[in-house]
Amino acid sequence: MLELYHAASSVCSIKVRLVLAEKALEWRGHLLNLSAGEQFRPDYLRLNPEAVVPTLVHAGRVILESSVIAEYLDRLSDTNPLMPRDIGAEFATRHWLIRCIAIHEAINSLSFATLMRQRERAAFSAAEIEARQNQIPNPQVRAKRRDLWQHGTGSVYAKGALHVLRRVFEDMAAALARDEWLAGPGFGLADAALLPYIDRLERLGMAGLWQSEFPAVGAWLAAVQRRPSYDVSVAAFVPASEADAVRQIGAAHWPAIAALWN
Ligand SMILES: N[C@@H](CCC(=O)N[C@@H](CS)C(=O)NCC(=O)O)C(=O)O
Repeated sequence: MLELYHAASSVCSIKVRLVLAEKALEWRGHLLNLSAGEQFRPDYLRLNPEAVVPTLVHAGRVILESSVIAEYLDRLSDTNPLMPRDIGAEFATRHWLIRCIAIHEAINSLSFATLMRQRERAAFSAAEIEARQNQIPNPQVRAKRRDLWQHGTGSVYAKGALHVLRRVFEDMAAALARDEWLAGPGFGLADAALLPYIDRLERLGMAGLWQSEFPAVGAWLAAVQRRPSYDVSVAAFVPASEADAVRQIGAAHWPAIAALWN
């Protein structure tokens, strides 16, 4: 049995749930509440020492990194192969999967500079925030989180995120001018891997980043959202009330993000 440790609205967890749905694989989930700090539980740290989700456990193996998990799942079943067979498309896919590390950092920065920061400020005292940040194992990740906490959209990490995203949108638009999907004529691992990040930006009310400059990105997003795998892996885990709350907080920060973008 595939055992997935994941979180409801975590982008990397969504990537894996989307691939599980596309591949029609059976799995058992262990939902972690990241806001409650469940990723720091000693039993979970034994599986994932950096205290992040997702983690896949299968056949005695512990597999980390959402893009690696996605590729592993694709190899488990012949149903709906997601890695293209054409060598050019395969290596374009591999490039997108590697880029997901930087894309994740960018989305994480924008989420923390806006949504998470506002929510944590409302829910915790400064001392509680400090204690939570001190639990993050990697000092570099901790320092980034502190900077975002202190400066919000004024953090250098927010600006860096937009730098990364502009390149991503340019390359997505170029790929989509050639083919229907990101790495060829069929929906594949590249599309599944990128979906959660672009979907998060839209949920944060930041679609203005691509609407006029890169409309192909919006059309691609809508096409992925129409697939049956989307509802079961994303919408089913995020209640409408939560989606509305996220959009409202994001919208309040949009002017600051738009000013950094232009
Ligand atoms: N590169 C990793 C990133 C994992 C990651 O940072 N996950 C986030 C959720 S999307 C997390 O668990 N954050 C923990 C926290 O916020 O404390 C992957 O793709 O699996």
